[in-house]
Amino acid sequence: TKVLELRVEAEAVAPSNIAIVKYWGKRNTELNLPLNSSLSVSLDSLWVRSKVIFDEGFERDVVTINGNKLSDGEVKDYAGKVLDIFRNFYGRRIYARVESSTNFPSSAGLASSAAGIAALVIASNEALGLNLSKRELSKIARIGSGSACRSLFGGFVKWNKGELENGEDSFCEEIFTPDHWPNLVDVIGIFKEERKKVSSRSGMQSTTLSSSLLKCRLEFVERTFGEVIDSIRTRNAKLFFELTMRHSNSMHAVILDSWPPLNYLNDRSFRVMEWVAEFGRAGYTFDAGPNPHIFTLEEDVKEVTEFLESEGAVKVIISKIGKGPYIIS
Ligand code: 2P0
Repeated sequence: TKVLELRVEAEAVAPSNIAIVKYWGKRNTELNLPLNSSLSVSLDSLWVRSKVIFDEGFERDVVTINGNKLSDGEVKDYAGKVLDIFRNFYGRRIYARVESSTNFPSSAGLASSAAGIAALVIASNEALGLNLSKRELSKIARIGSGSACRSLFGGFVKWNKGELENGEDSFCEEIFTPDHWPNLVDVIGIFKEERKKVSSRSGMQSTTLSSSLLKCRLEFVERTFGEVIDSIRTRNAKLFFELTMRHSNSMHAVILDSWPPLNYLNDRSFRVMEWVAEFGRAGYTFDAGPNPHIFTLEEDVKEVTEFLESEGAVKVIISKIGKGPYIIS
């Protein structure tokens, strides 16, 4: 007689996040242990929904994003790392099918891996009935993809770099709630561009190996981290915008200092940087991609939006600070 095979499933939603203090460089590539602590906000307009099905009858992990199947290599490097950890908890080899969907077009050049991994971690914990804490879950998400650990929370999130070699103290926490700064807005310009050629993962490895400015950047992050937190605590917009821009510049400076040549900014990025700095009531930040995120206060959203449109943005997404992930019952 055939023994019944276990099959459990759950579905969760998690927000994308954008870093103010950026993560760039690892001290351990296996566990995604960062060289510096980082700070992000969770975005309420950009989210990913992940459904996971664990079934003892499956023979390998299969992951689709917006209906497109990932290659085995892509699965192994991201979701597979997370699924391996849950398999260990479960104590048996049990494979999964993961279906993720984004509420924004995947062609928009907006990273979805952080939110997708975060949603997968929340869903897996639920499906297997493990009841792990958010802190523990953020460590699991971190192993899938560094920035994913920040999408385990809403509001303003700090990822503590930690000191330990095993990563047990490298986790995230919400430092201010989603409603802490209600009139703060992220205005995201979407530009038509081919996908970035160098992934963040390999770009940050290259910077770690070759940039001699990286040491100065790490000192800068260390020195100004408290100031960034204070600017948020006191809702000091002018200071927050300034520090947001300086932290973006600092990351892109060490990227430009990397060898072989590496750069994620283009002519338009520099025009955006100039306009925003001149405007005086907003702050830009750029990830390893073409889309500027411009933080501003509600009353200035219209002017910022019009500027992005005048620069040829095909779409402008306006996002407030959002809540953390949740289970869909
Ligand atoms: C960040 N980025 O703090 C920085 C700023 C992009 C620029 O974290 O190798 O996908 O999976 O840990 O998290 C993007 O890199 O890299 C990123 P892995 P990840 O958001």
